[in-house]
Amino acid sequence: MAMIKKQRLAKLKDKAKELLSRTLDQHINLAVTGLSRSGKTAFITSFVNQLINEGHGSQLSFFDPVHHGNFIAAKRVAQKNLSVPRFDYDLAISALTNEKPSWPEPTHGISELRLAIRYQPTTSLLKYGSDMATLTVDITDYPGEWLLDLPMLKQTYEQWSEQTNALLLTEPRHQYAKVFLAKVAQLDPFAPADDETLANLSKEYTELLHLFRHQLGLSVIQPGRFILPAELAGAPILEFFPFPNIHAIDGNDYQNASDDSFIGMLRARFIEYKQSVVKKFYQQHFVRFDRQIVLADCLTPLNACSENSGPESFADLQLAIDMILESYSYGKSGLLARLFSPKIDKLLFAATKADHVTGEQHAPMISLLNQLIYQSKHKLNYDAIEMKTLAIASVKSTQSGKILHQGQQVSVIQGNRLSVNDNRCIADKVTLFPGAVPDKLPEQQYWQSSAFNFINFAPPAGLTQHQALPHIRMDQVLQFLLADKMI
Ligand SMILES: Nc1nc2c(ncn2[C@@H]2O[C@H](COP(=O)(O)OP(=O)(O)OP(=O)(O)O)[C@@H](O)[C@H]2O)c(=O)[nH]1
Ligand SMILES: [Mg+2]
Repeated sequence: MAMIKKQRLAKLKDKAKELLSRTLDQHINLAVTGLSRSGKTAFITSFVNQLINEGHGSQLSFFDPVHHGNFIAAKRVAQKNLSVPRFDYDLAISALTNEKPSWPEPTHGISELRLAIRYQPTTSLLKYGSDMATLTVDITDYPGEWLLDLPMLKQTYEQWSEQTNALLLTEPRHQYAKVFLAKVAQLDPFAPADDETLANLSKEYTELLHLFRHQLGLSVIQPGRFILPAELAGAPILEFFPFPNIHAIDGNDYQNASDDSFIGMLRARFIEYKQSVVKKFYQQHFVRFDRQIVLADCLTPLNACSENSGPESFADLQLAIDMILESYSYGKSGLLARLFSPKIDKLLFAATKADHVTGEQHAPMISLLNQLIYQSKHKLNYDAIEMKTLAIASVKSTQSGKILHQGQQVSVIQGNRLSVNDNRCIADKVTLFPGAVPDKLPEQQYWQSSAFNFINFAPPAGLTQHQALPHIRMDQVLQFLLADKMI
C-alpha cells in the first residue's frame, strides 16, 4: 500500500515538474533584417550551426550557458507555420563545407527555421521544478530587397513618386533613367490607361532597378519586389512606376482622376501593392518578432576593389539604413508600432564580414556603423529596448597575422580568393593588408586616396558538415540575443 502511494506521489511530482517546465519554457521570435547581400543567410546558417554543433569545435566562450556548462544541446525541430517554406540549412551548410566551398545562393523568397535549445536552468524558478528546460527560437530569412518596401507604407503615391523622381534625376541614376523619364513624360495622365503601355514602362522601370542594384551597387531600390518578385512574377500588381512631375498636376484633378486613367491606375496599383504585398508581408512575419538583429555590410561600399563601391554607393547605403530605421523607430509613434505593435526588447546592430579586415579595424568598423545608424538611433526608444553594436563574421574566412614589410610589422589577412564566375573557392591564397576602415563617415578626400582594398574571400576550405564554423563574435551575438532567456 505504502509502495503504491509512493509511486503515485512520484508520478504526481513528475507531472508537476513537467507542467512547470512547460509553462516556463521560453520562446524567441528572432528577426534577421538587413539589405540584400548584407549576410543574412550566412548569418542564420552560422547561428544554427554554432548551436547544433556545440562541443564539436565550437568557440562560444562568451556565451554564458556554454561557458557555465548549462547548455545541453540544440536541434532543429518542425516549424509552427506550415505554409512557409523551411530554411534550407542543409543546402547552405553543404555549400559551405563542399570540397570547393561556396557561399549560399542569394535568397529569392521567405523561409523559416525553428530551433529547440535544451539547457539546465540555474537561477530561475525552473531549477526547483526541472532538470531541463527548452528555449525555442524561430528565425525567418527573406530577400533583403523586400525590407526597403517598408517606408513606402507611410507614403501616398504622390509622395513616393516625388521622392523616387528626385532620385532618378540625380547621378548616378539619372544618366540611365533619362530615356524612361522622357517616355513617361509623354503620357497624358488623364487619358484612359492601356495595359500594354503600363506593362512596357513597368518593365523598363524594373530593368533600371536591376541595373541600379547590380551594376551600380545602390541600395535604395523601390519597390523591392520588382527585382525579386517570387510568386508575384508577371502579376499586374507589379506593374506601376513613379510619375515624374506629379506636383505639376493640379491637386483636385489628381484626386478626381478616375481609376481607368493612367494616373488613376498607377495610384490604384501602388495602393494595392502596399496593402496586399507589403503590409501583408509585415503583418504575417514582423508582428511576431520580439528580438531583432540588423546586419549591415559597411565594407563593400568602401572597397576600392569592388565595382559596387564609391561615395554614391556609400551614401545610398546610408540613406537605405536611415529609411529602414526611421520606420522602425521603436518609440510609440513609430510606423511599425502603430501598424503592428511589435514587442521588441533587444536590438543588435552587427557590422558583418569583419574577417575582411584585421582585428584592430573592428573598433573603427563599429564606430562607422554607429555613425550610420546614429541619425535614426536617437529616434529609437532607449528606455524600452536594450541595444548593442558588434563587428562580426558569421563564417570567418581569413586568418590574420603580421608580416615584416620594409622593416615594419604590418597586420595582414590571408584567405582564398573567390572565383567571380561561379562563386566558388579557387585555390589561390592571397595575403594582403586591406587598409584602414574610416571610423567616421568618409569625406571626399577618402575616396580619392582609395585607402581600402580587399577581395571577396571564399569560405574556408576543409570544413565538415558536423563541425562548428569558424566565426568572429557569434558567441557575443548568442549571448546578447539568447542568454537572458536561458537562466
Ligand atoms: N568573408 C565573409 N564573407 C561573407 C560573410 N557573410 C557573408 N559574406 C559574403 O556576403 C555574401 C552575401 O551573403 P548572404 O548571406 O547571401 O547575404 P543575404 O543578406 O542573405 O543576401 P540576400 O539573400 O541577397 O538578401 C556572401 O555570398 C559572401 O560573399 C562572412 O562572414 N565572411
Ligand atoms: Mg539571403
